Amino acid sequence: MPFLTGWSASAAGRSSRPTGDPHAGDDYTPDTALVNHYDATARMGLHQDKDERSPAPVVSLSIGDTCRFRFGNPVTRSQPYQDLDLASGDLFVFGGPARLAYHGVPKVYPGTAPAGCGLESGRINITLRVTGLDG
Ligand SMILES: O=C(O)CCC(=O)C(=O)O
Repeated sequence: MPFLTGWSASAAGRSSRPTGDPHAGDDYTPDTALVNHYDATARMGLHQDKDERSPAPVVSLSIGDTCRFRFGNPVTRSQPYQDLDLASGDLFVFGGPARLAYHGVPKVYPGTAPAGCGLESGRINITLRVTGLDG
């Protein structure tokens, strides 16, 4: 799957480097990309990404409208969680103790997609994952 062997895998690997370790993430090899499209009213409820057998980080790329992103804890859907805005071009990485944190998208801000991002409206999110599965 060329998409996952070119810039996306390389960028995902670089983004998963913890501060101070220039080689962390060098061998990050996502084998799956999940693409979600959000229109102006779309939401995604709090959930954990538990289908993968690998503990490797999930790398999430946002394109288009900004969204409110809720990032919680690995134990419960309720607090504590943090709300932050993800804008077009943002990469969000969750790995290590946060790999199974509940997360979701409670809101999209229509009309915030920057010119030239390739989307006139709505939001696309691409999450890169290492499934740990054969074939
Ligand atoms: O759209 C997002 O930023 C989150 C996507 C997500 O949670 C998922 O694909 O599991």
